[in-house]
Amino acid sequence: NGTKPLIISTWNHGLAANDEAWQQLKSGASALDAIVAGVGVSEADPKVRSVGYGGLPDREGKVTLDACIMDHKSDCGSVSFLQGIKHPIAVAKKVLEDTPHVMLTGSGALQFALEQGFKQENLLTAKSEHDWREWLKKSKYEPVINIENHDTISMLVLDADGNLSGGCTTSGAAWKMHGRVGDSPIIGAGLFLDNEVGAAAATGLGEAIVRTAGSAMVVELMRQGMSPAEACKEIVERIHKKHINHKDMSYLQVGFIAVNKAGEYGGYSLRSGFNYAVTDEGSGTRLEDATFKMT
Ligand code: SD4
Repeated sequence: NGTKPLIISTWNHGLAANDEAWQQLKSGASALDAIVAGVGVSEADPKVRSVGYGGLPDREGKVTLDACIMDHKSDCGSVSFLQGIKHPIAVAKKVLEDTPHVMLTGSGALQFALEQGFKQENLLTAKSEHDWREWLKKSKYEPVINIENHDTISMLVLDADGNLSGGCTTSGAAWKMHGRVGDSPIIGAGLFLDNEVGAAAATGLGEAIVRTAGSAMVVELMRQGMSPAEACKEIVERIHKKHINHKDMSYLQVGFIAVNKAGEYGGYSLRSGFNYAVTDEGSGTRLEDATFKMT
Protein backbone atom coordinates (compact mmCIF):
# COMPACT_ATOMS: atom_id res chain seq x y z
CA ASN A 1 0.00 0.00 0.00
CA GLY A 2 1.09 3.52 -0.74
CA THR A 3 2.99 3.50 -4.05
CA LYS A 4 2.35 5.24 -7.36
CA PRO A 5 1.50 4.35 -10.02
CA LEU A 6 -0.96 1.69 -8.95
CA ILE A 7 -3.49 -0.29 -10.96
CA ILE A 8 -6.28 -2.38 -9.47
CA SER A 9 -8.83 -4.41 -11.46
CA THR A 10 -11.63 -6.80 -10.66
CA TRP A 11 -11.29 -10.58 -11.05
CA ASN A 12 -8.49 -12.77 -12.30
CA HIS A 13 -8.75 -11.61 -15.90
CA GLY A 14 -7.64 -8.32 -14.39
CA LEU A 15 -4.13 -9.78 -14.28
CA ALA A 16 -3.68 -9.63 -18.06
CA ALA A 17 -5.55 -6.33 -18.20
CA ASN A 18 -3.29 -4.80 -15.55
CA ASP A 19 -0.14 -5.98 -17.32
CA GLU A 20 -1.27 -4.34 -20.55
CA ALA A 21 -2.29 -1.11 -18.79
CA TRP A 22 1.01 -1.05 -16.89
CA GLN A 23 3.00 -1.41 -20.12
CA GLN A 24 1.02 1.47 -21.57
CA LEU A 25 1.64 3.71 -18.56
CA LYS A 26 5.34 2.87 -18.63
CA SER A 27 5.59 3.78 -22.30
CA GLY A 28 4.06 7.17 -21.60
CA ALA A 29 0.38 6.59 -22.43
CA SER A 30 -2.25 8.60 -20.58
CA ALA A 31 -4.15 6.82 -17.80
CA LEU A 32 -7.30 6.74 -19.96
CA ASP A 33 -5.42 5.17 -22.87
CA ALA A 34 -3.92 2.65 -20.47
CA ILE A 35 -7.38 1.75 -19.18
CA VAL A 36 -8.81 1.37 -22.70
CA ALA A 37 -5.91 -0.89 -23.70
CA GLY A 38 -5.98 -2.80 -20.42
CA VAL A 39 -9.64 -3.68 -20.14
CA GLY A 40 -9.61 -4.09 -23.93
CA VAL A 41 -7.69 -7.33 -23.35
CA SER A 42 -10.71 -8.74 -21.50
CA GLU A 43 -13.15 -7.34 -24.07
CA ALA A 44 -11.34 -9.13 -26.90
CA ASP A 45 -10.88 -12.43 -25.04
CA PRO A 46 -13.65 -14.94 -25.90
CA LYS A 47 -12.81 -16.94 -22.76
CA VAL A 48 -13.98 -14.04 -20.60
CA ARG A 49 -17.72 -14.73 -20.69
CA SER A 50 -18.94 -11.54 -19.04
CA VAL A 51 -17.15 -8.92 -21.10
CA GLY A 52 -17.18 -7.94 -24.78
CA TYR A 53 -16.55 -10.59 -27.45
CA GLY A 54 -17.66 -13.99 -26.14
CA GLY A 55 -19.85 -12.43 -23.44
CA LEU A 56 -23.03 -14.33 -22.60
CA PRO A 57 -26.06 -12.88 -24.37
CA ASP A 58 -29.43 -11.70 -23.13
CA ARG A 59 -32.47 -13.97 -23.29
CA GLU A 60 -32.97 -13.15 -26.98
CA GLY A 61 -29.45 -14.28 -27.81
CA LYS A 62 -28.11 -10.74 -28.24
CA VAL A 63 -24.80 -9.64 -26.72
CA THR A 64 -25.42 -6.14 -25.33
CA LEU A 65 -22.59 -4.20 -23.73
CA ASP A 66 -22.23 -1.53 -21.05
CA ALA A 67 -19.09 0.50 -20.33
CA CYS A 68 -17.94 3.77 -18.80
CA ILE A 69 -14.77 5.70 -18.17
CA MET A 70 -13.93 8.66 -15.90
CA ASP A 71 -10.89 10.88 -15.52
CA HIS A 72 -9.33 12.95 -12.74
CA LYS A 73 -11.21 16.08 -13.88
CA SER A 74 -14.50 14.22 -13.32
CA ASP A 75 -15.10 14.09 -17.05
CA CYS A 76 -16.83 10.89 -18.02
CA GLY A 77 -18.21 8.94 -20.93
CA SER A 78 -20.54 5.97 -21.05
CA VAL A 79 -22.27 3.64 -23.47
CA SER A 80 -25.02 1.22 -22.60
CA PHE A 81 -27.06 -1.40 -24.45
CA LEU A 82 -24.49 -1.26 -27.24
CA GLN A 83 -24.43 -4.14 -29.72
CA GLY A 84 -21.87 -5.31 -32.25
CA ILE A 85 -18.87 -3.28 -31.09
CA LYS A 86 -16.04 -5.26 -29.52
CA HIS A 87 -14.53 -2.43 -27.49
CA PRO A 88 -17.29 -0.42 -25.79
CA ILE A 89 -14.72 1.12 -23.42
CA ALA A 90 -13.08 2.82 -26.41
CA VAL A 91 -16.47 4.17 -27.51
CA ALA A 92 -17.09 5.44 -23.96
CA LYS A 93 -13.79 7.33 -24.14
CA LYS A 94 -14.93 8.90 -27.42
CA VAL A 95 -18.18 9.98 -25.74
CA LEU A 96 -16.06 11.68 -23.08
CA GLU A 97 -13.78 13.37 -25.59
CA ASP A 98 -15.92 14.13 -28.63
CA THR A 99 -19.47 14.79 -27.46
CA PRO A 100 -21.20 17.32 -25.22
CA HIS A 101 -22.76 14.39 -23.30
CA VAL A 102 -21.79 11.71 -20.81
CA MET A 103 -24.05 8.82 -21.86
CA LEU A 104 -25.14 7.34 -25.17
CA THR A 105 -27.31 4.25 -25.39
CA GLY A 106 -28.57 1.59 -27.80
CA SER A 107 -28.86 2.46 -31.47
CA GLY A 108 -27.63 6.00 -30.85
CA ALA A 109 -24.47 4.70 -29.22
CA LEU A 110 -23.98 2.30 -32.13
CA GLN A 111 -24.50 5.06 -34.68
CA PHE A 112 -21.93 7.20 -32.88
CA ALA A 113 -19.44 4.32 -32.77
CA LEU A 114 -19.81 3.67 -36.50
CA GLU A 115 -19.35 7.37 -37.25
CA GLN A 116 -16.16 7.24 -35.18
CA GLY A 117 -14.86 4.42 -37.37
CA PHE A 118 -15.53 1.44 -35.11
CA LYS A 119 -16.27 -1.79 -36.94
CA GLN A 120 -19.53 -3.65 -36.38
CA GLU A 121 -19.07 -7.36 -35.85
CA ASN A 122 -20.80 -10.41 -34.45
CA LEU A 123 -19.85 -10.80 -30.79
CA LEU A 124 -21.81 -13.99 -30.13
CA THR A 125 -19.33 -16.86 -30.20
CA ALA A 126 -20.41 -20.43 -31.03
CA LYS A 127 -19.85 -21.34 -27.38
CA SER A 128 -22.01 -18.51 -26.08
CA GLU A 129 -24.73 -19.34 -28.61
CA HIS A 130 -24.62 -22.96 -27.48
CA ASP A 131 -24.92 -21.97 -23.82
CA TRP A 132 -27.82 -19.68 -24.67
CA ARG A 133 -29.67 -22.49 -26.48
CA GLU A 134 -29.16 -24.71 -23.44
CA TRP A 135 -30.47 -21.95 -21.20
CA LEU A 136 -33.55 -21.52 -23.41
CA LYS A 137 -34.69 -25.05 -22.55
CA LYS A 138 -35.59 -23.92 -19.03
CA SER A 139 -35.45 -20.14 -19.53
CA LYS A 140 -34.98 -19.53 -15.82
CA TYR A 141 -33.45 -16.19 -14.85
CA GLU A 142 -31.26 -16.72 -11.86
CA PRO A 143 -27.91 -14.92 -11.87
CA VAL A 144 -25.07 -17.25 -10.99
CA ILE A 145 -22.83 -15.99 -8.21
CA ASN A 146 -19.26 -15.45 -9.50
CA ILE A 147 -19.87 -16.79 -13.03
CA GLU A 148 -16.88 -19.08 -13.58
CA ASN A 149 -14.95 -16.57 -11.51
CA HIS A 150 -14.87 -14.27 -14.53
CA ASP A 151 -16.95 -11.17 -14.41
CA THR A 152 -17.22 -7.49 -15.23
CA ILE A 153 -13.86 -5.79 -15.43
CA SER A 154 -13.46 -2.52 -13.58
CA MET A 155 -10.03 -0.90 -13.47
CA LEU A 156 -8.84 1.93 -11.22
CA VAL A 157 -5.59 3.78 -11.89
CA LEU A 158 -3.56 6.05 -9.64
CA ASP A 159 -1.01 7.45 -12.06
CA ALA A 160 2.53 8.67 -11.44
CA ASP A 161 1.23 12.23 -10.98
CA GLY A 162 -1.17 11.05 -8.28
CA ASN A 163 -4.25 11.48 -10.47
CA LEU A 164 -7.13 9.00 -10.39
CA SER A 165 -9.11 7.52 -13.27
CA GLY A 166 -11.18 4.45 -13.91
CA GLY A 167 -13.07 2.35 -16.40
CA CYS A 168 -15.58 -0.44 -16.41
CA THR A 169 -16.83 -2.77 -19.18
CA THR A 170 -19.22 -5.72 -19.23
CA SER A 171 -21.75 -7.75 -21.16
CA GLY A 172 -23.85 -7.54 -17.99
CA ALA A 173 -25.91 -10.25 -16.41
CA ALA A 174 -26.32 -13.36 -18.55
CA TRP A 175 -29.89 -13.99 -19.74
CA LYS A 176 -31.01 -10.49 -18.78
CA MET A 177 -34.09 -8.99 -20.45
CA HIS A 178 -33.39 -7.36 -23.80
CA GLY A 179 -32.65 -3.70 -23.08
CA ARG A 180 -31.58 -4.24 -19.47
CA VAL A 181 -28.83 -1.87 -18.36
CA GLY A 182 -26.82 -2.66 -15.24
CA ASP A 183 -24.67 -0.62 -12.92
CA SER A 184 -21.52 -0.74 -15.01
CA PRO A 185 -22.20 2.20 -17.38
CA ILE A 186 -23.68 4.35 -14.61
CA ILE A 187 -21.27 6.84 -13.08
CA GLY A 188 -21.80 6.61 -9.32
CA ALA A 189 -23.03 3.01 -9.42
CA GLY A 190 -20.51 0.79 -11.23
CA LEU A 191 -17.72 3.36 -11.10
CA PHE A 192 -17.00 6.63 -9.35
CA LEU A 193 -14.06 8.76 -8.41
CA ASP A 194 -13.25 12.13 -6.98
CA ASN A 195 -9.67 13.11 -7.60
CA GLU A 196 -9.52 14.79 -4.19
CA VAL A 197 -10.43 11.57 -2.41
CA GLY A 198 -10.31 8.23 -4.18
CA ALA A 199 -11.85 5.89 -6.72
CA ALA A 200 -14.15 2.90 -6.46
CA ALA A 201 -15.72 0.31 -8.73
CA ALA A 202 -18.18 -2.52 -8.44
CA THR A 203 -18.93 -5.97 -9.73
CA GLY A 204 -21.83 -8.30 -9.07
CA LEU A 205 -25.58 -7.89 -9.26
CA GLY A 206 -25.97 -4.51 -10.92
CA GLU A 207 -29.50 -3.93 -9.66
CA ALA A 208 -28.29 -3.99 -6.05
CA ILE A 209 -25.40 -1.66 -6.86
CA VAL A 210 -27.70 0.88 -8.55
CA ARG A 211 -30.18 0.75 -5.65
CA THR A 212 -27.46 1.92 -3.27
CA ALA A 213 -25.37 4.22 -5.52
CA GLY A 214 -22.59 1.83 -4.59
CA SER A 215 -19.35 3.27 -5.95
CA ALA A 216 -20.29 6.87 -5.17
CA MET A 217 -20.95 5.84 -1.57
CA VAL A 218 -17.57 4.14 -1.26
CA VAL A 219 -15.89 7.39 -2.34
CA GLU A 220 -17.98 9.42 0.12
CA LEU A 221 -17.10 7.04 2.96
CA MET A 222 -13.42 7.48 2.11
CA ARG A 223 -13.95 11.24 2.15
CA GLN A 224 -15.27 10.87 5.69
CA GLY A 225 -12.06 9.17 6.70
CA MET A 226 -12.50 5.47 6.06
CA SER A 227 -9.74 3.47 4.41
CA PRO A 228 -10.56 1.94 0.99
CA ALA A 229 -11.01 -1.48 2.62
CA GLU A 230 -13.29 -0.12 5.36
CA ALA A 231 -15.38 1.85 2.84
CA CYS A 232 -15.88 -1.22 0.62
CA LYS A 233 -16.93 -3.27 3.65
CA GLU A 234 -19.36 -0.60 4.85
CA ILE A 235 -21.23 -0.40 1.52
CA VAL A 236 -21.40 -4.19 1.23
CA GLU A 237 -22.87 -4.33 4.76
CA ARG A 238 -25.42 -1.71 3.74
CA ILE A 239 -26.35 -3.57 0.55
CA HIS A 240 -26.72 -6.79 2.52
CA LYS A 241 -28.95 -5.14 5.12
CA LYS A 242 -31.19 -3.67 2.43
CA HIS A 243 -31.56 -7.04 0.71
CA ILE A 244 -32.06 -9.45 3.61
CA ASN A 245 -35.75 -9.89 2.81
CA HIS A 246 -35.43 -9.10 -0.89
CA LYS A 247 -36.24 -11.44 -3.77
CA ASP A 248 -32.68 -11.00 -5.08
CA MET A 249 -31.03 -12.21 -1.87
CA SER A 250 -30.66 -15.86 -2.87
CA TYR A 251 -28.31 -14.98 -5.71
CA LEU A 252 -26.96 -11.66 -4.46
CA GLN A 253 -23.24 -11.12 -4.87
CA VAL A 254 -21.58 -7.70 -4.90
CA GLY A 255 -17.94 -6.80 -4.69
CA PHE A 256 -16.12 -3.47 -4.57
CA ILE A 257 -12.56 -2.31 -5.08
CA ALA A 258 -11.26 1.09 -4.05
CA VAL A 259 -8.08 3.13 -3.95
CA ASN A 260 -7.40 6.46 -2.27
CA LYS A 261 -5.11 9.36 -3.13
CA ALA A 262 -2.39 7.95 -0.89
CA GLY A 263 -2.28 4.73 -2.89
CA GLU A 264 -3.94 2.59 -0.22
CA TYR A 265 -6.34 0.09 -1.73
CA GLY A 266 -8.75 -2.64 -0.73
CA GLY A 267 -11.65 -4.82 -1.76
CA TYR A 268 -14.60 -6.50 -0.09
CA SER A 269 -17.45 -8.72 -1.27
CA LEU A 270 -20.65 -10.06 0.18
CA ARG A 271 -19.79 -13.68 -0.58
CA SER A 272 -16.51 -15.48 -0.99
CA GLY A 273 -14.92 -15.91 -4.40
CA PHE A 274 -14.19 -12.33 -5.37
CA ASN A 275 -10.62 -11.37 -6.14
CA TYR A 276 -8.80 -8.50 -7.78
CA ALA A 277 -5.54 -7.87 -9.59
CA VAL A 278 -3.09 -5.30 -8.25
CA THR A 279 -0.03 -3.92 -10.01
CA ASP A 280 2.64 -1.61 -8.62
CA GLU A 281 6.33 -1.03 -9.02
CA GLY A 282 7.52 -2.92 -5.99
CA SER A 283 5.52 -6.14 -6.23
CA GLY A 284 4.50 -6.36 -9.89
CA THR A 285 1.13 -7.91 -10.70
CA ARG A 286 -0.62 -10.26 -8.27
CA LEU A 287 -4.11 -11.49 -7.47
CA GLU A 288 -5.52 -10.72 -4.05
CA ASP A 289 -8.60 -12.34 -2.50
CA ALA A 290 -11.16 -9.89 -1.20
CA THR A 291 -12.30 -10.32 2.35
CA PHE A 292 -16.00 -11.18 2.49
CA LYS A 293 -19.00 -11.34 4.76
CA MET A 294 -20.25 -14.87 4.10
CA THR A 295 -19.65 -17.96 1.99
C1 SD4 B 1 -24.12 -6.02 -14.20
N1 SD4 B 1 -22.38 -5.65 -12.57
O1 SD4 B 1 -24.46 -5.78 -15.35
C2 SD4 B 1 -22.65 -6.06 -13.91
C3 SD4 B 1 -22.12 -7.37 -14.35
C4 SD4 B 1 -21.62 -8.22 -13.33
O2 SD4 B 1 -22.22 -10.22 -12.26
O3 SD4 B 1 -20.69 -7.87 -12.62
N2 SD4 B 1 -22.31 -9.36 -13.24
O4 SD4 B 1 -24.91 -6.24 -13.29
